[in-house]
Amino acid sequence: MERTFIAIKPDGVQRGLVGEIIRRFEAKGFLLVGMKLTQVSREQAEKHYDVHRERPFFESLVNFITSGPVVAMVWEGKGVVASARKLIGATNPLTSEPGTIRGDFGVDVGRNLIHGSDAIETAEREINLWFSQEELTTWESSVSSWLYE
Ligand code: D4T
Repeated sequence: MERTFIAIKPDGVQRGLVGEIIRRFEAKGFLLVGMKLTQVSREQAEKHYDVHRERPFFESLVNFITSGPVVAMVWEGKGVVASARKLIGATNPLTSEPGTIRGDFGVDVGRNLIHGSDAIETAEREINLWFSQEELTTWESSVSSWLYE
């Protein structure tokens, strides 16, 4: 089953949106298979944002993600990578649709609350960067037959 990496950034934690964000993924029907509250090191942040290394906002991205605790999660489900991106909304919260996490709760692109992997291969890389195998759980929800045909 497909898995994706989701991180509630320091602004989401500080603003008390952890429960609301997790609620949305649960309510959709995705399965939480890994979760931790973690203070990200500079080294890990730079690895996570490696594709943006040459972008002008790289330094502020790294400063921001390391500025406070982050809730790192792995969610599982059919089509979860693309679906999570839809739940999250467009990168800039000002243009994210209402009903999405960024659209409902954010204003500034540098405070966009949450990260979600943008492709299946990216998800694999990010899950391995943020979690060890022992930190991930394999389980089946007792309501899975009500979610999947
Ligand atoms: P993440 O990676 O955080 O899920 O965001 P997106 O996938 O939606 O967007 P992205 O990779 O293009 O950007 C990563 C991160 O950089 C911030 N950012 C982006 C920024 O501060 N200024 C900018 O101009 C852009 C494009 C926001 C998200």
